[in-house]
Amino acid sequence: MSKRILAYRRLDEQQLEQLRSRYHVDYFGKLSSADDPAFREALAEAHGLIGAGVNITPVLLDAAPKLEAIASISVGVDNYPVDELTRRGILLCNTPDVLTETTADTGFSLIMASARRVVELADFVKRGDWKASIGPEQFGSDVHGKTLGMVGFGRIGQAIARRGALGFGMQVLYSNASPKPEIERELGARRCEFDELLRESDFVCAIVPLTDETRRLIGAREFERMKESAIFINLSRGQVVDEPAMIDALKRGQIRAAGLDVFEKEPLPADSPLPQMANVVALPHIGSATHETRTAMAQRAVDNILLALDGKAPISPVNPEVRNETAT
Ligand code: 8YV
Repeated sequence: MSKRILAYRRLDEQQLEQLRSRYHVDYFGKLSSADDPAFREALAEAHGLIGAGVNITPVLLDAAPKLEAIASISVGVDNYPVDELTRRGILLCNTPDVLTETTADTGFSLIMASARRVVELADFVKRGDWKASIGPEQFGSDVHGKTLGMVGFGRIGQAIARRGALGFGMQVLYSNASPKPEIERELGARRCEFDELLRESDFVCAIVPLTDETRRLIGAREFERMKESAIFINLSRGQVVDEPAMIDALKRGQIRAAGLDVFEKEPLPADSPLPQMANVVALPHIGSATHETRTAMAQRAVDNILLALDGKAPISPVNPEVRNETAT
C-alpha cells in the first residue's frame, strides 16, 4: 500500500474498489477547482492521477514530485503538457477506441438536428406556437445525398463518415495529414485540399485534436469559403475555431447553421450569444457522454493506471517512449 492514486473524476464503486484493493486512493468525485487545498495536499503525495477536465500545468506538476503516471478519462490530451510529461518521465495514458462510436453518434445527431432544425422546431411546438401547417420559413435541408466534408479523419471522423456514406448516401471529402486508402475504398471517400473541402461541402465537420497546428484552424477566411447553405459541425475542441468569426458568419448568413458540442470556454459564459441563436444547436460537450461509454472510458483509465503503476505496459499510452514501450 505504499503508492497513492489521486482520482478527480467520478468513478463507480466497483472501479474505486479495484483501485483501493491495490493502492491508497484520494477521491475527489466532483472536484470544483485544482486550487482546492485538499486536492493540492493529495497531489503532493500522488504516484498516479486518474481523471479529466483539469488542465495539468507544469506548475501543478511541480506540486506533484512523486508522480509516475496519469490516466486521463478522455481521448483528447490537450489538457496535458505531453512533452513536459515525457521530459519528467511521467507516463500519460488516454482512452481511444471505447468512445469512437458514441462520439460519432453525437456528431451525426448534430448534423441531423442542425439540418432539420429539430431543436428550434421542437421548442416551437413546446411554446404552443404550432397553430397551422408549417411553411417554407421552417423547412430544413436534406442530409441524405449531400457532401460531408471531414476536417480530420481519425477514428471518430471515419465513424461519422461511415454513418454518412453508408446510412445516408453522402459523398465524403476529407482533409487529413495522411491519406486513409482503406476507408476511401470502403466509403468512396476522397482526400482533398482544405479549401476544396470548404468550397464543396454541405456539411463541414471539424474533428481534429487540438494542437498548435489546429488552434483556430477555422476562422473568417474559412467561413468565407464555405457555401451559404453550409452547416458547420464542431465536435473537436472550441479552440479549433475562431468563435467570434463563427458567430459573425452565422449572424450574417454567410453559412446557414452550426451544430456545436464544444466551445472556446466551457461551460458557455452567460453572455455568449450562441444559445439564443436560432441557427445554432449547442450541446454541453456530450460527445462521449452516455452511461455505457463513460463507464468504459473510466474502466480503461483504471486499467491503464493500475498497469502503469505496476511497471507494466498500459493499454493506451500517449508517450510510451517514457518506458520504451510500443504504443498499442
Ligand atoms: C470529454 C472528450 O471531454 O475524450 C475526450 O477527449 O472530449 C470527452 O469525452 C472527456 O471525457 C472529459 O470529460
